[in-house]
Amino acid sequence: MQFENLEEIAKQTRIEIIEMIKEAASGHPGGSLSCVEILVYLYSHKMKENDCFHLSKGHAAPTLYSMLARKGYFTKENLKYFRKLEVPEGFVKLEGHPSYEKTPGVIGSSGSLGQGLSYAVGLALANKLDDNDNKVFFLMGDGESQEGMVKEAMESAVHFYRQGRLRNLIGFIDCNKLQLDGSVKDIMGVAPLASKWREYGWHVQEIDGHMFEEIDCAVSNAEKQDAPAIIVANTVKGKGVPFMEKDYRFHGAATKEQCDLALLYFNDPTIQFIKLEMDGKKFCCKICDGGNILRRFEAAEDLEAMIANLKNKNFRLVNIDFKDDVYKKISENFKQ
Ligand SMILES: Cc1ncc(C[n+]2csc(CCOP(=O)(O)OP(=O)(O)O)c2C)c(N)n1
Ligand SMILES: [Mg+2]
Repeated sequence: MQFENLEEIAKQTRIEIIEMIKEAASGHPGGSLSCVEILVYLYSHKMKENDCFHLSKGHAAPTLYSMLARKGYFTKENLKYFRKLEVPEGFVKLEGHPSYEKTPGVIGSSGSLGQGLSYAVGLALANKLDDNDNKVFFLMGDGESQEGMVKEAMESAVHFYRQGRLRNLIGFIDCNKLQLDGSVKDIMGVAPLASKWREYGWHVQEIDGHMFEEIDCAVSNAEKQDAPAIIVANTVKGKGVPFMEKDYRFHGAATKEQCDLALLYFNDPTIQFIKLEMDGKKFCCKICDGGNILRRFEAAEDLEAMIANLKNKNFRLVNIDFKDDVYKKISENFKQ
């Protein structure tokens, strides 16, 4: 398979993201995990030395830091200082959102959503002034594209392109359908994204953002177009950790237990996660797998929990609620 080595890097990246968030006891797992393949493709396959990438959705900083460590801007060991206020001598700061001044390899600070496209347009204008052929890549979120400033930048990129003042601008939208506290559709719908960008004069493609072949094909295609190019990448928020996938509650948090469970899963993907269902009766729950009731037990009221079903049927309860007391409660109440 052509991109086998990238698959391996993507796996390692997901481990590093979860380790960083666990160590920091904070961070954004969902949107970091959804853009892994895009960043791995750019950093480990596509970008030449003077090409650059701007992460507009700055909360996905762990993914970027994993790429930058791999590129040698700082050591892998440095990743454990993600979000730490103090770092020992010899290590660089890795803030919760990328800082141009503090972290080598970061091309522009971000975190305040909506600004990255303008920044990327500026970088592309500068490249043209310098008369070089370097490429500017950027990534923004689907929720982020609600910001009004994005529309101005969409318009200006095309304007400058047509004036011959800008070229080689290729972006991705991490279209994972969720934002901070719910679905993009419910909060402020942006669909149909593709036709809106097309209307502004961009070259638009829609792909599966977790498939390296599709990313590669879309980028090669974008390079041949006579317009700035945007790739709408359909992705899954929390991709790679089954109980985080498509769950907005993992946008900006994961407990230590949840990170441990994710790492356990990375180590043994045969582990299954099974939804717990309330039985109707107070404090009574059932564990169901494909319609089969595997076990009934007493538990905290209104708990929402998943369990890891190890192959040998040793169940382990792990709550996906953010309250630690619930976690303790279900552990105590659970009867094998
Ligand atoms: C201007 C601004 N408003 C609000 C926020 C808070 N915020 C951080 S991430 C986020 C949701 C972003 O959703 P999306 O762009 O879809 O990112 P993803 O799903 O990839 O995490 C919000 C509202 C912010 N960082 N900047
Ligand atoms: Mg999103």
